[in-house]
Amino acid sequence: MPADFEGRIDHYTGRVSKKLDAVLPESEVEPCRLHEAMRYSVFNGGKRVRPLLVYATGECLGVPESKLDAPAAAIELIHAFSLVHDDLPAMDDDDLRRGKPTVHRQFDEATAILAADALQPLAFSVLTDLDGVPADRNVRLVKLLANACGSIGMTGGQSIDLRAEGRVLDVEELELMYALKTGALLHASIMSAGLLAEGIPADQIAALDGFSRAIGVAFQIRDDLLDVEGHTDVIGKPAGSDEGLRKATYPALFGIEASRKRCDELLAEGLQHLEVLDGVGSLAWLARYIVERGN
Ligand code: GRG
Repeated sequence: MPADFEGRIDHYTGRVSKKLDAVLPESEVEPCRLHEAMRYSVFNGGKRVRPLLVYATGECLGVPESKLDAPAAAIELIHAFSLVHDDLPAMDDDDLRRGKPTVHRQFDEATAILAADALQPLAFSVLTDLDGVPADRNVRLVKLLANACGSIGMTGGQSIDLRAEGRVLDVEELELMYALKTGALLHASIMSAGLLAEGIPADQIAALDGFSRAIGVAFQIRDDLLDVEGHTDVIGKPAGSDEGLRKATYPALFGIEASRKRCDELLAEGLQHLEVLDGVGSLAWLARYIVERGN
């Protein structure tokens, strides 16, 4: 296995893709169009950042890879579900995702809604299929993910986002929206590996919690910057769409320089949290990737 995390990325994305392939019904299984749309949404070139965070946290805490495949796949299924909904005409009304037609454009709106509807329960089904995990801990894992994607997590953040279009938010309101809309699932990725680790001291769990909250907000600010500064062919979705929708974003409200500065501050804050842990090289690599990524 390569010594650096970058060299292990293909190994981990391969593992989670294999698990996703195993749990998603084949496109030839009826209802074929629904299964085809579900597979299209999951296998169309995502970076798999959330599964990578699960594996990187597992590396740090000594959790075997085999225990991490199910939470990594479950979280990626929820992520895929959220993107299908996010792109719908009732939400951001996007035609392009990852350089390809969005699910409702490739199929039709009703199929996209149903595909997303089916990805979510599949995620929870996968999460109950863990080998060698005591039932009480498994239940806590299910609850962690349920809260992360519900009204006190991702869905709540999306609701604030939609209501904020055309409005001026202060920095606290904006960062709360980011923490929920985007940060909650990144937080669940890291904390799910924490839940599967044996005997981790409370200060280390608190450090992972602080780290994940900092990089969760930084992830969304970087996403905003890419929407302003990136090119459609690189970011895989129409550049400048936030401005078109009059979205409340960090660059729109506070400017590009302040956005870059806040990303750097959050990176430094996140890395500082990791100081109480050993074996954090992979998490630190991912944190830097999140604030420097080009797509
Ligand atoms: C899913 C429970 C649930 C409800 C739907 C639509 C919605 C509520 C939430 C959307 C939240 C959302 C789309 C947040 C944006 C997060 C974000 C920056 C996504 C892009 O993530 P990447 O860059 O994507 O990891 P790839 O394409 O690499 O997978």
